[in-house]
Amino acid sequence: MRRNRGRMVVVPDEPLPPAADRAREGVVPGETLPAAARAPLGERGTDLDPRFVAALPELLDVATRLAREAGSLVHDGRPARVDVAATKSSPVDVVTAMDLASEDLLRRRLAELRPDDGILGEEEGWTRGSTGITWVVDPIDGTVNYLYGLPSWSVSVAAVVDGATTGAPDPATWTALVGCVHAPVDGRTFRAARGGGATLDGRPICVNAAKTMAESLVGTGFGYLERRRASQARVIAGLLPRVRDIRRLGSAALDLCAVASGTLDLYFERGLRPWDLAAGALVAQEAGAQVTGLHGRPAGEEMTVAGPPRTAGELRALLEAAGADSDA
Ligand code: LIP
Repeated sequence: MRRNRGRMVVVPDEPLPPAADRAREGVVPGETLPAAARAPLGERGTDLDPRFVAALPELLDVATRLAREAGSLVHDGRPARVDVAATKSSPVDVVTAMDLASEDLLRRRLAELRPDDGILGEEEGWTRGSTGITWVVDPIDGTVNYLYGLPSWSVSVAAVVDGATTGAPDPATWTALVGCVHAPVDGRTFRAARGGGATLDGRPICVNAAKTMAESLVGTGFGYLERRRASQARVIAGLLPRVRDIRRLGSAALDLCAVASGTLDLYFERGLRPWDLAAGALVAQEAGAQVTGLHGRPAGEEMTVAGPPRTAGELRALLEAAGADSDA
């Protein structure tokens, strides 16, 4: 950002100052950003080891390069007919050969570029590192869309630190450092570094100004198990008359980035795994969104809600009243 006749102007490809400055400059008109989004980089991760702060530019570069490399592999290598290689929690929770190939590529490249870091991936699980940094990767987020040839799928790569556990990093306690979500079909690349703002293809993005719930376009998603889907259908039935409309795009990472760039006003989903939300949640937060769970809990598998603070709060209240964080 530079001053031009006293007014802050956005300069593409230049990192944005912390969200607070954008807010003060009215980039997110009418909204007071959550405290977490106001602290400048140095202050924001006060408990963040300065080594991690210094590494942000390199980590962001690695996340971006690898998301694009894996994206090209999966997009250019897509067979005319994609077969299911395996299933997981249910017969419709599928894995394709390209999910496995993409994760292989990500792990191989991380072993070259960041050999001492840990990795948590959707297909091959957690590998411990020694640097305190763990890469959280979703080789294809939106696998069912990929299987059917629908465009809404992405590669999601994030780096996090989690001093609260000696096991795999947990969204409830981790601090995300960088995140990149790449959508190979249309080439879009969303990315963010902690305290550095969020961009889409190099241009700064921010959430929409809050609207009434009735004017809000809300994204969501459904699980792979019948019981979960039945309770999610009950929640949607109660919510639909109260919002502008619902969108089910099929990739949580892209849904969170849609909130960050204003193509959705709000998003919520129960059942997200760490790799589904790692990068997208940071992009959304750096764009001014509040990303949480319900009942004051952090975002995670129980529930993830994202949006401008005021309307995210209203949506949380509706979801809490509906018991949306249980399958009852
Ligand atoms: C998908 C998520 C999506 C959710 C699907 C699935 P995957 O991730 O991105 O939001 O609704 O059930 O979990 O399995 O394609 O990586």
